[in-house]
Amino acid sequence: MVPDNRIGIHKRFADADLRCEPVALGYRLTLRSDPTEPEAARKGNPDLAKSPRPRANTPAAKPAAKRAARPTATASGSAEPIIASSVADEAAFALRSLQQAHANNKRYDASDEELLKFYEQMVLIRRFEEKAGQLYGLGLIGGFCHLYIGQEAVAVGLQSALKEGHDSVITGYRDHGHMLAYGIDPKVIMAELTGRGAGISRGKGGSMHMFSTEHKFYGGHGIVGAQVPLGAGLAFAHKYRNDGGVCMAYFGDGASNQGQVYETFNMAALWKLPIIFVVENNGYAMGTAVKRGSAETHFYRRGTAFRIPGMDVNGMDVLEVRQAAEVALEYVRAGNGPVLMELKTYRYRGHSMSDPAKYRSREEVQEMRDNHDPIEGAKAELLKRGVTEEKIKEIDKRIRQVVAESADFAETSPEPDVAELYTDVLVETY
Ligand SMILES: Cc1ncc(C[n+]2csc(CCOP(=O)(O)OP(=O)(O)O)c2C)c(N)n1
Ligand SMILES: [Mg+2]
Repeated sequence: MVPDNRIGIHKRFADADLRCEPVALGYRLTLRSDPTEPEAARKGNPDLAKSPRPRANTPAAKPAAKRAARPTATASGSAEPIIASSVADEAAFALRSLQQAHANNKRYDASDEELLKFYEQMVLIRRFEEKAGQLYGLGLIGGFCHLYIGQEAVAVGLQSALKEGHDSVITGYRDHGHMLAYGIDPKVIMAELTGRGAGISRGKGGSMHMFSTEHKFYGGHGIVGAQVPLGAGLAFAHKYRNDGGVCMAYFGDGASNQGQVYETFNMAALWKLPIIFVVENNGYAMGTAVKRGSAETHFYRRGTAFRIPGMDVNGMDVLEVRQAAEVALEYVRAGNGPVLMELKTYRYRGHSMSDPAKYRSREEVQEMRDNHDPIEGAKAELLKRGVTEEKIKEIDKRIRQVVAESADFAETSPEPDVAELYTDVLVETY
């Protein structure tokens, strides 16, 4: 069965004696009777080399395949195997093979130390965000505040695979967790939330506009989707400077429906930019559930039209996220251009602090907390490995202390100097 929107393509390829078979992420097209054909494409592509070989050919298909493989005269009179090259092109397209590589080996083989580190970072984000929620309630944080609770495994798993200070990161307004996962001091993040001069944007950016160019963390953006083309710019800079860096650009399921995202996909694929597009699919764009707002809810497929390989990843399992990051980074660092990862995750709290979240049931949230929580999952795995409860409690205690200190710092450090009103202001004449 071929879906309606592929019928035209299918007919063209069927006429040319190609086999069209469903695979995990769409359709694999191969010449019905030429077992050597995909081999050429496989040789040059390590991902494809790992993927399963096409089925053996049937004798009945042979005469037709001969016709298809026969060179065709072009308008200019030269003989070119047009169909065969388009098949090789199709085979070289690694959309399916990255997903295949991920499916073959889903979870990162972390040492106990690594898993403890992931656990610690996720607990830091959770406790930090809970504290930010409290400070907001007390009126110590103004403006908008979007918490990352529930999504911790995404930033921790992906960013643990990056080279800190070398690769760049850009995201939207739900940014505190990303900064913490990238090793930025919790004190300066919390001080930014409370609008203090010691904050990372000198207290003038707040929750949604935090930057640390030193860490190659480029925000913190309040305009939905705006960070996606900016991310391509960062990736372009990596390529232009030939510094080997990769940009990780995060955006939401809601942002995925914006036009600028697809313009960016096109340019990034065309120029083979070193960028990983990360869709954090947390099920909702403000109060709109994914199925109410998105015609294609499998976001990892949305790069297909631009030949960007996609990966479908469980964003509630830090080890799966980390392993998927390894696959994507290897592909991008090898100069193959972008990858689109969809991280299926969930936010436990409202869209922002002012959202009572009436568009979903308590049971739905509780089910995620009870059965898919990334921190509980990592903890269970640690205990299974024989790490003691005491060791885990020690981490929990240390993190509570770190977060308490950051809150004290954020409450007691001074507000920005009045002179700061005149800094970081762009004045231009046209
Ligand atoms: C260009 C633009 N349109 C609309 C908004 C209002 N807005 C803020 S967040 C949001 C939903 C985005 O949802 P999603 O991309 O899924 O990210 P999430 O909040 O779930 O992380 C909208 C519509 C905005 N900030 N910018
Ligand atoms: Mg969302």
